[in-house]
Amino acid sequence: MSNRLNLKPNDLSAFWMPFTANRQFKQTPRMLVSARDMHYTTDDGRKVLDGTAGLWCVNAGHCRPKITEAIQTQAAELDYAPAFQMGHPIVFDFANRLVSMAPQGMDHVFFTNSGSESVETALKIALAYHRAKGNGSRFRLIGRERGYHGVNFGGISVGGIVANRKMFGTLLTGVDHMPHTHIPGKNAFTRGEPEHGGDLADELERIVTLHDASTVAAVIVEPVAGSTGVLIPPKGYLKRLREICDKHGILLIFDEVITGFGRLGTPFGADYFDVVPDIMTTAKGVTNGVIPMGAVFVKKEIHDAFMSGPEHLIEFFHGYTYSGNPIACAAGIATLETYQEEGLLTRGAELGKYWEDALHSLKDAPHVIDIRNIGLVGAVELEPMAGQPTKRAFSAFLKAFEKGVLIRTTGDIIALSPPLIIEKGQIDEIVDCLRTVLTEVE
Ligand code: PXG
Repeated sequence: MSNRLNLKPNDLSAFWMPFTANRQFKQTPRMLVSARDMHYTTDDGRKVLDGTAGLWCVNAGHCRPKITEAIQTQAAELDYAPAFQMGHPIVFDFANRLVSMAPQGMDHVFFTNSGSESVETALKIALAYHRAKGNGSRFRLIGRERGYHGVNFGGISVGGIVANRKMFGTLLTGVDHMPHTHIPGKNAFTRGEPEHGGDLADELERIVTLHDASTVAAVIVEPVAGSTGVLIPPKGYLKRLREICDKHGILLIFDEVITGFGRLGTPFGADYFDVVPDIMTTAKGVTNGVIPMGAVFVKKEIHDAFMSGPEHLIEFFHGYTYSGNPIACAAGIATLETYQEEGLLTRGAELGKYWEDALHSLKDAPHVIDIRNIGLVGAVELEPMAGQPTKRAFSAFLKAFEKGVLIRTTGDIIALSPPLIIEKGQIDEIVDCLRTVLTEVE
Protein backbone atom coordinates (compact mmCIF):
# COMPACT_ATOMS: atom_id res chain seq x y z
CA MET A 1 0.00 0.00 0.00
CA SER A 2 1.37 3.41 -0.89
CA ASN A 3 2.04 5.90 1.84
CA ARG A 4 -0.07 8.30 -0.11
CA LEU A 5 -3.25 6.42 0.82
CA ASN A 6 -2.54 6.98 4.46
CA LEU A 7 -0.82 10.28 4.65
CA LYS A 8 -1.75 11.28 8.18
CA PRO A 9 -1.95 8.43 10.67
CA ASN A 10 -4.52 9.32 13.33
CA ASP A 11 -2.48 8.11 16.19
CA LEU A 12 1.26 8.49 16.47
CA SER A 13 1.58 7.17 19.98
CA ALA A 14 2.25 3.43 19.52
CA PHE A 15 5.53 3.88 17.72
CA TRP A 16 8.29 4.77 20.23
CA MET A 17 10.67 6.57 17.93
CA PRO A 18 14.44 5.93 18.14
CA PHE A 19 16.81 8.78 19.05
CA THR A 20 13.94 11.24 18.68
CA ALA A 21 12.31 13.90 20.84
CA ASN A 22 9.06 11.88 20.71
CA ARG A 23 6.73 14.43 22.30
CA GLN A 24 8.02 17.30 20.19
CA PHE A 25 7.80 15.21 17.01
CA LYS A 26 4.27 13.99 17.66
CA GLN A 27 3.02 17.55 18.20
CA THR A 28 4.39 18.67 14.82
CA PRO A 29 5.29 15.57 12.81
CA ARG A 30 7.75 15.67 9.94
CA MET A 31 6.65 12.94 7.56
CA LEU A 32 8.51 11.77 4.48
CA VAL A 33 6.41 9.79 2.02
CA SER A 34 8.63 9.28 -1.00
CA ALA A 35 12.12 9.94 -2.30
CA ARG A 36 14.09 10.12 -5.53
CA ASP A 37 17.77 10.86 -6.12
CA MET A 38 18.66 13.93 -4.01
CA HIS A 39 15.17 14.67 -2.68
CA TYR A 40 12.54 13.55 -0.24
CA THR A 41 8.88 14.47 -0.62
CA THR A 42 6.88 15.30 2.50
CA ASP A 43 3.26 14.38 3.22
CA ASP A 44 2.23 17.92 2.31
CA GLY A 45 3.90 17.56 -1.07
CA ARG A 46 7.06 19.60 -0.42
CA LYS A 47 10.42 18.58 -1.88
CA VAL A 48 13.26 18.46 0.62
CA LEU A 49 16.90 18.35 -0.46
CA ASP A 50 18.68 15.55 1.39
CA GLY A 51 21.76 17.04 3.02
CA THR A 52 22.45 13.94 5.10
CA ALA A 53 22.03 10.93 2.78
CA GLY A 54 19.23 9.79 5.08
CA LEU A 55 21.35 8.93 8.09
CA TRP A 56 24.74 8.94 6.31
CA CYS A 57 23.74 5.88 4.30
CA VAL A 58 22.01 6.65 1.00
CA ASN A 59 25.29 7.34 -0.77
CA ALA A 60 23.99 6.73 -4.31
CA GLY A 61 20.82 8.77 -3.76
CA HIS A 62 17.27 7.57 -3.34
CA CYS A 63 15.21 4.92 -5.09
CA ARG A 64 17.89 4.10 -7.65
CA PRO A 65 16.22 1.85 -10.25
CA LYS A 66 19.00 -0.76 -10.42
CA ILE A 67 18.84 -1.34 -6.67
CA THR A 68 15.06 -1.38 -6.57
CA GLU A 69 14.91 -3.92 -9.41
CA ALA A 70 17.55 -6.15 -7.84
CA ILE A 71 15.56 -6.30 -4.62
CA GLN A 72 12.30 -7.03 -6.44
CA THR A 73 13.85 -9.81 -8.51
CA GLN A 74 15.61 -11.42 -5.56
CA ALA A 75 12.48 -11.32 -3.37
CA ALA A 76 10.63 -13.30 -6.03
CA GLU A 77 13.43 -15.82 -6.55
CA LEU A 78 14.97 -16.73 -3.17
CA ASP A 79 13.50 -14.77 -0.30
CA TYR A 80 15.42 -16.31 2.57
CA ALA A 81 17.91 -19.09 3.13
CA PRO A 82 19.14 -20.29 6.51
CA ALA A 83 22.28 -18.40 7.41
CA PHE A 84 23.81 -21.22 9.46
CA GLN A 85 25.14 -24.44 7.89
CA MET A 86 23.55 -23.50 4.53
CA GLY A 87 24.57 -21.17 1.72
CA HIS A 88 23.18 -19.44 -1.33
CA PRO A 89 25.23 -18.19 -4.29
CA ILE A 90 24.60 -14.47 -4.04
CA VAL A 91 26.15 -14.11 -0.58
CA PHE A 92 29.45 -15.59 -1.81
CA ASP A 93 29.35 -13.36 -4.89
CA PHE A 94 28.76 -10.28 -2.75
CA ALA A 95 31.53 -11.19 -0.30
CA ASN A 96 33.99 -11.64 -3.20
CA ARG A 97 33.07 -8.28 -4.67
CA LEU A 98 33.44 -6.56 -1.31
CA VAL A 99 36.87 -7.98 -0.51
CA SER A 100 38.07 -7.15 -4.03
CA MET A 101 37.53 -3.45 -3.30
CA ALA A 102 38.67 -3.52 0.34
CA PRO A 103 42.03 -2.26 1.59
CA GLN A 104 44.86 -4.67 0.93
CA GLY A 105 44.81 -7.90 2.89
CA MET A 106 41.26 -7.58 4.17
CA ASP A 107 40.04 -10.61 2.35
CA HIS A 108 37.28 -12.08 4.48
CA VAL A 109 33.93 -10.61 5.37
CA PHE A 110 31.37 -11.46 8.08
CA PHE A 111 27.83 -10.21 7.48
CA THR A 112 25.61 -8.49 10.05
CA ASN A 113 22.49 -6.33 9.84
CA SER A 114 23.62 -2.97 11.16
CA GLY A 115 26.57 -0.91 12.27
CA SER A 116 25.92 -1.77 15.90
CA GLU A 117 26.04 -5.48 15.10
CA SER A 118 29.19 -4.99 13.04
CA VAL A 119 30.85 -3.43 16.06
CA GLU A 120 29.80 -6.23 18.44
CA THR A 121 31.02 -8.73 15.86
CA ALA A 122 34.39 -6.99 15.48
CA LEU A 123 34.97 -6.82 19.23
CA LYS A 124 34.11 -10.50 19.61
CA ILE A 125 36.38 -11.47 16.72
CA ALA A 126 39.22 -9.53 18.36
CA LEU A 127 38.80 -11.25 21.73
CA ALA A 128 38.33 -14.70 20.22
CA TYR A 129 41.30 -14.23 17.87
CA HIS A 130 43.70 -13.60 20.72
CA ARG A 131 42.30 -16.57 22.60
CA ALA A 132 42.64 -18.80 19.54
CA LYS A 133 46.28 -17.73 19.31
CA GLY A 134 46.86 -18.67 22.94
CA ASN A 135 46.75 -15.07 24.20
CA GLY A 136 43.56 -15.24 26.26
CA SER A 137 44.92 -12.65 28.69
CA ARG A 138 44.34 -10.01 26.05
CA PHE A 139 40.81 -9.06 27.06
CA ARG A 140 40.89 -5.27 27.25
CA LEU A 141 39.25 -3.06 24.63
CA ILE A 142 40.27 0.55 24.12
CA GLY A 143 37.93 3.11 22.61
CA ARG A 144 37.94 6.88 22.59
CA GLU A 145 36.06 9.74 24.19
CA ARG A 146 33.29 11.01 21.92
CA GLY A 147 33.49 7.83 19.85
CA TYR A 148 30.23 6.37 18.50
CA HIS A 149 30.09 2.65 17.84
CA GLY A 150 26.37 2.02 17.82
CA VAL A 151 24.05 1.29 20.69
CA ASN A 152 24.64 -2.29 21.77
CA PHE A 153 26.53 -3.04 24.96
CA GLY A 154 29.97 -3.53 23.45
CA GLY A 155 29.58 -0.45 21.30
CA ILE A 156 28.44 1.86 24.09
CA SER A 157 31.21 0.50 26.33
CA VAL A 158 34.01 1.39 23.91
CA GLY A 159 32.06 4.45 22.76
CA GLY A 160 32.54 7.76 24.47
CA ILE A 161 29.23 9.57 24.22
CA VAL A 162 28.03 10.21 27.76
CA ALA A 163 24.29 10.28 27.08
CA ASN A 164 24.52 6.90 25.34
CA ARG A 165 26.28 5.32 28.35
CA LYS A 166 25.15 6.83 31.60
CA MET A 167 21.73 5.14 31.86
CA PHE A 168 22.93 1.60 31.27
CA GLY A 169 24.76 0.32 34.30
CA THR A 170 28.24 -1.08 34.37
CA LEU A 171 28.61 -1.81 30.64
CA LEU A 172 31.52 -4.08 29.60
CA THR A 173 34.36 -4.26 32.05
CA GLY A 174 38.00 -4.03 31.00
CA VAL A 175 37.45 -1.03 28.75
CA ASP A 176 39.48 2.18 28.67
CA HIS A 177 39.32 5.30 26.52
CA MET A 178 41.79 7.51 24.72
CA PRO A 179 41.11 11.26 24.70
CA HIS A 180 39.17 12.68 21.77
CA THR A 181 41.03 14.81 19.26
CA HIS A 182 38.80 17.89 19.16
CA ILE A 183 40.88 20.96 20.03
CA PRO A 184 38.90 23.91 18.70
CA GLY A 185 41.21 26.41 20.44
CA LYS A 186 43.98 25.44 18.01
CA ASN A 187 42.22 23.90 15.03
CA ALA A 188 39.05 25.97 14.45
CA PHE A 189 38.09 26.47 10.79
CA THR A 190 40.60 23.90 9.56
CA ARG A 191 40.06 22.61 6.04
CA GLY A 192 40.67 18.86 5.99
CA GLU A 193 43.00 17.30 8.55
CA PRO A 194 43.90 19.56 11.48
CA GLU A 195 47.54 20.49 12.15
CA HIS A 196 47.41 20.08 15.91
CA GLY A 197 46.77 16.98 18.00
CA GLY A 198 48.59 14.18 16.17
CA ASP A 199 50.52 13.58 19.38
CA LEU A 200 47.27 12.64 21.16
CA ALA A 201 47.84 9.18 19.66
CA ASP A 202 50.62 8.77 22.19
CA GLU A 203 47.94 8.61 24.89
CA LEU A 204 47.43 5.07 23.65
CA GLU A 205 50.99 4.30 24.66
CA ARG A 206 50.25 5.64 28.15
CA ILE A 207 47.09 3.51 28.48
CA VAL A 208 48.89 0.42 27.22
CA THR A 209 51.67 1.02 29.75
CA LEU A 210 49.11 1.37 32.54
CA HIS A 211 47.37 -1.92 31.79
CA ASP A 212 50.34 -3.75 30.23
CA ALA A 213 50.18 -4.67 26.56
CA SER A 214 49.65 -8.34 27.41
CA THR A 215 46.09 -7.47 28.57
CA VAL A 216 45.04 -5.38 25.57
CA ALA A 217 43.11 -7.01 22.72
CA ALA A 218 42.09 -4.17 20.45
CA VAL A 219 41.71 -0.47 19.86
CA ILE A 220 38.62 0.78 18.06
CA VAL A 221 38.23 4.22 16.47
CA GLU A 222 36.22 5.86 13.74
CA PRO A 223 38.72 7.20 11.18
CA VAL A 224 36.57 10.36 11.18
CA ALA A 225 34.22 10.53 14.16
CA GLY A 226 30.80 11.19 12.62
CA SER A 227 27.99 11.10 15.14
CA THR A 228 29.76 13.19 17.71
CA GLY A 229 29.94 16.06 15.25
CA VAL A 230 32.51 15.33 12.56
CA LEU A 231 35.89 15.20 14.31
CA ILE A 232 38.61 14.83 11.70
CA PRO A 233 41.82 13.12 12.83
CA PRO A 234 44.82 15.42 13.20
CA LYS A 235 47.66 14.89 10.74
CA GLY A 236 49.64 11.75 11.52
CA TYR A 237 47.27 10.59 14.28
CA LEU A 238 45.98 7.38 12.69
CA LYS A 239 49.41 6.34 11.42
CA ARG A 240 50.74 6.71 14.95
CA LEU A 241 47.89 4.59 16.35
CA ARG A 242 48.81 1.91 13.81
CA GLU A 243 52.46 1.99 14.87
CA ILE A 244 51.64 1.69 18.56
CA CYS A 245 49.23 -1.20 17.93
CA ASP A 246 51.85 -3.00 15.83
CA LYS A 247 54.50 -2.51 18.45
CA HIS A 248 52.34 -4.13 21.12
CA GLY A 249 50.49 -6.82 19.16
CA ILE A 250 47.16 -5.01 19.57
CA LEU A 251 44.51 -5.24 16.85
CA LEU A 252 43.40 -1.97 15.29
CA ILE A 253 39.70 -1.79 14.40
CA PHE A 254 38.45 0.99 12.16
CA ASP A 255 34.74 1.61 12.53
CA GLU A 256 33.95 2.66 8.96
CA VAL A 257 30.18 2.60 9.26
CA ILE A 258 30.14 6.22 8.09
CA THR A 259 33.52 6.57 6.35
CA GLY A 260 33.06 3.43 4.25
CA PHE A 261 31.75 3.48 0.67
CA GLY A 262 32.96 6.79 -0.65
CA ARG A 263 32.13 9.30 2.05
CA LEU A 264 35.67 10.71 2.13
CA GLY A 265 36.23 10.52 -1.63
CA THR A 266 37.96 7.15 -1.39
CA PRO A 267 36.31 3.72 -1.09
CA PHE A 268 37.18 3.55 2.64
CA GLY A 269 38.68 5.81 5.28
CA ALA A 270 41.62 3.40 5.40
CA ASP A 271 42.38 4.37 1.79
CA TYR A 272 42.10 8.07 2.52
CA PHE A 273 44.51 7.98 5.45
CA ASP A 274 46.66 5.19 4.00
CA VAL A 275 46.41 3.18 7.20
CA VAL A 276 45.16 -0.40 7.00
CA PRO A 277 43.40 -1.67 10.12
CA ASP A 278 43.18 -5.33 11.13
CA ILE A 279 39.39 -5.31 11.25
CA MET A 280 37.00 -2.89 9.59
CA THR A 281 33.32 -2.50 10.46
CA THR A 282 30.86 -1.23 7.86
CA ALA A 283 27.09 -0.93 7.32
CA LYS A 284 24.92 1.89 5.92
CA GLY A 285 26.40 2.50 2.43
CA VAL A 286 27.04 -1.22 1.89
CA THR A 287 23.45 -1.46 0.62
CA ASN A 288 22.88 2.26 0.05
CA GLY A 289 20.87 2.13 3.27
CA VAL A 290 18.03 0.44 1.43
CA ILE A 291 18.06 -2.93 3.20
CA PRO A 292 19.61 -3.26 6.67
CA MET A 293 23.05 -4.84 6.40
CA GLY A 294 26.52 -4.64 7.86
CA ALA A 295 29.83 -6.19 6.85
CA VAL A 296 32.92 -6.75 8.98
CA PHE A 297 36.17 -7.09 7.02
CA VAL A 298 39.09 -8.97 8.54
CA LYS A 299 42.64 -9.71 7.55
CA LYS A 300 43.47 -13.20 6.39
CA GLU A 301 45.60 -14.04 9.40
CA ILE A 302 42.74 -13.24 11.76
CA HIS A 303 40.28 -15.37 9.83
CA ASP A 304 42.81 -18.17 9.49
CA ALA A 305 43.49 -18.26 13.23
CA PHE A 306 39.95 -19.59 13.66
CA MET A 307 40.31 -22.31 11.02
CA SER A 308 41.75 -25.01 13.22
CA GLY A 309 40.41 -28.00 15.12
CA PRO A 310 38.15 -30.75 13.77
CA GLU A 311 36.58 -29.72 10.48
CA HIS A 312 33.02 -30.66 11.40
CA LEU A 313 32.99 -28.18 14.29
CA ILE A 314 31.78 -24.60 14.12
CA GLU A 315 34.84 -22.33 14.28
CA PHE A 316 33.24 -19.12 15.55
CA PHE A 317 30.12 -19.19 17.72
CA HIS A 318 28.58 -16.04 16.36
CA GLY A 319 26.14 -14.99 13.63
CA TYR A 320 22.67 -13.63 12.99
CA THR A 321 19.52 -15.13 11.47
CA TYR A 322 19.83 -12.50 8.77
CA SER A 323 23.61 -12.60 8.19
CA GLY A 324 23.99 -12.45 4.42
CA ASN A 325 20.26 -12.28 3.76
CA PRO A 326 19.70 -12.83 0.01
CA ILE A 327 17.67 -9.67 -0.53
CA ALA A 328 20.24 -7.57 1.33
CA CYS A 329 22.99 -9.13 -0.81
CA ALA A 330 21.06 -8.35 -3.99
CA ALA A 331 20.69 -4.75 -2.83
CA GLY A 332 24.41 -4.69 -1.97
CA ILE A 333 25.58 -5.97 -5.35
CA ALA A 334 23.36 -3.51 -7.20
CA THR A 335 24.66 -0.78 -4.90
CA LEU A 336 28.31 -1.60 -5.64
CA GLU A 337 27.54 -1.66 -9.37
CA THR A 338 25.85 1.72 -9.13
CA TYR A 339 28.83 3.15 -7.22
CA GLN A 340 31.21 1.76 -9.84
CA GLU A 341 29.22 2.77 -12.93
CA GLU A 342 28.88 6.34 -11.68
CA GLY A 343 32.30 6.73 -10.07
CA LEU A 344 30.65 7.59 -6.78
CA LEU A 345 33.35 6.18 -4.50
CA THR A 346 35.75 8.87 -5.69
CA ARG A 347 33.26 11.61 -6.46
CA GLY A 348 33.82 13.08 -3.01
CA ALA A 349 37.42 13.80 -4.03
CA GLU A 350 36.32 15.58 -7.20
CA LEU A 351 33.73 17.70 -5.44
CA GLY A 352 35.65 18.04 -2.18
CA LYS A 353 37.20 21.43 -2.90
CA TYR A 354 33.90 22.95 -4.02
CA TRP A 355 32.20 21.53 -0.94
CA GLU A 356 34.95 22.87 1.30
CA ASP A 357 34.83 26.39 -0.13
CA ALA A 358 31.04 26.47 0.01
CA LEU A 359 30.91 25.37 3.65
CA HIS A 360 33.68 27.69 4.80
CA SER A 361 31.85 30.62 3.18
CA LEU A 362 29.59 30.38 6.26
CA LYS A 363 32.45 31.46 8.51
CA ASP A 364 30.97 34.91 9.04
CA ALA A 365 27.37 33.73 9.48
CA PRO A 366 25.80 34.37 12.91
CA HIS A 367 26.58 31.92 15.78
CA VAL A 368 29.26 29.98 13.84
CA ILE A 369 32.30 29.08 15.98
CA ASP A 370 33.89 26.37 13.82
CA ILE A 371 33.59 24.72 10.40
CA ARG A 372 35.23 21.40 9.51
CA ASN A 373 35.21 19.31 6.34
CA ILE A 374 36.65 16.26 4.66
CA GLY A 375 35.46 14.43 1.53
CA LEU A 376 31.71 15.02 1.36
CA VAL A 377 31.31 15.49 5.10
CA GLY A 378 31.05 18.78 6.87
CA ALA A 379 30.19 20.30 10.21
CA VAL A 380 29.17 23.79 11.22
CA GLU A 381 29.49 24.24 14.96
CA LEU A 382 27.32 26.86 16.64
CA GLU A 383 27.79 28.76 19.85
CA PRO A 384 25.29 27.15 22.26
CA MET A 385 22.49 29.34 23.64
CA ALA A 386 23.32 30.33 27.20
CA GLY A 387 21.93 27.71 29.56
CA GLN A 388 20.19 25.81 26.75
CA PRO A 389 22.68 23.61 24.95
CA THR A 390 21.46 21.94 21.71
CA LYS A 391 18.46 24.28 21.36
CA ARG A 392 19.96 26.59 18.77
CA ALA A 393 21.06 23.77 16.46
CA PHE A 394 17.74 21.98 16.84
CA SER A 395 15.89 25.18 15.87
CA ALA A 396 18.19 25.44 12.85
CA PHE A 397 17.28 21.86 11.91
CA LEU A 398 13.55 22.64 12.12
CA LYS A 399 13.89 25.86 10.12
CA ALA A 400 16.03 24.22 7.44
CA PHE A 401 13.44 21.48 7.06
CA GLU A 402 10.69 24.09 6.66
CA LYS A 403 12.80 25.72 3.98
CA GLY A 404 13.36 22.45 2.14
CA VAL A 405 16.76 21.15 3.28
CA LEU A 406 17.36 18.16 5.54
CA ILE A 407 20.35 18.54 7.88
CA ARG A 408 21.42 16.63 11.05
CA THR A 409 22.36 18.10 14.35
CA THR A 410 24.23 16.65 17.28
CA GLY A 411 24.62 18.91 20.28
CA ASP A 412 25.09 22.35 18.75
CA ILE A 413 26.82 21.00 15.69
CA ILE A 414 25.19 20.84 12.25
CA ALA A 415 26.47 17.77 10.39
CA LEU A 416 26.21 17.45 6.63
CA SER A 417 26.82 14.34 4.50
CA PRO A 418 24.81 14.50 1.28
CA PRO A 419 24.39 11.64 -1.18
CA LEU A 420 27.52 11.39 -3.33
CA ILE A 421 25.48 12.21 -6.45
CA ILE A 422 25.04 15.81 -5.29
CA GLU A 423 25.58 18.55 -7.91
CA LYS A 424 27.35 21.85 -7.30
CA GLY A 425 24.10 23.80 -7.52
CA GLN A 426 22.65 21.64 -4.77
CA ILE A 427 25.69 22.28 -2.57
CA ASP A 428 24.98 26.01 -3.05
CA GLU A 429 21.35 25.40 -2.15
CA ILE A 430 22.31 23.76 1.16
CA VAL A 431 24.76 26.51 2.04
CA ASP A 432 22.39 29.35 1.05
CA CYS A 433 19.64 27.77 3.13
CA LEU A 434 21.97 27.45 6.13
CA ARG A 435 23.01 31.08 5.83
CA THR A 436 19.38 32.20 5.92
CA VAL A 437 18.56 29.83 8.77
CA LEU A 438 21.51 31.06 10.85
CA THR A 439 20.41 34.65 10.47
CA GLU A 440 16.88 33.71 11.56
CA VAL A 441 17.56 31.48 14.59
CA GLU A 442 17.83 33.09 18.00
N1 PXG B 1 29.47 2.91 14.14
C1 PXG B 1 29.50 4.15 13.63
C2 PXG B 1 30.81 4.81 13.39
C3 PXG B 1 28.31 4.81 13.33
O1 PXG B 1 28.33 6.05 12.84
C4 PXG B 1 27.12 2.84 14.10
C5 PXG B 1 28.33 2.26 14.37
C6 PXG B 1 25.88 2.08 14.39
O2 PXG B 1 25.19 1.76 13.22
P1 PXG B 1 23.66 1.32 13.27
O3 PXG B 1 23.42 0.79 11.90
O4 PXG B 1 23.53 0.26 14.30
O5 PXG B 1 22.86 2.55 13.59
C7 PXG B 1 27.09 4.13 13.55
C8 PXG B 1 25.76 4.77 13.28
C9 PXG B 1 24.08 10.64 13.15
C10 PXG B 1 23.83 9.16 13.11
O6 PXG B 1 23.36 11.41 12.57
C11 PXG B 1 24.90 8.31 13.06
C12 PXG B 1 24.67 6.94 13.07
C13 PXG B 1 23.39 6.46 13.09
C14 PXG B 1 22.32 7.32 13.10
C15 PXG B 1 22.53 8.70 13.12
O7 PXG B 1 25.08 11.05 13.73
N2 PXG B 1 25.78 6.14 13.06
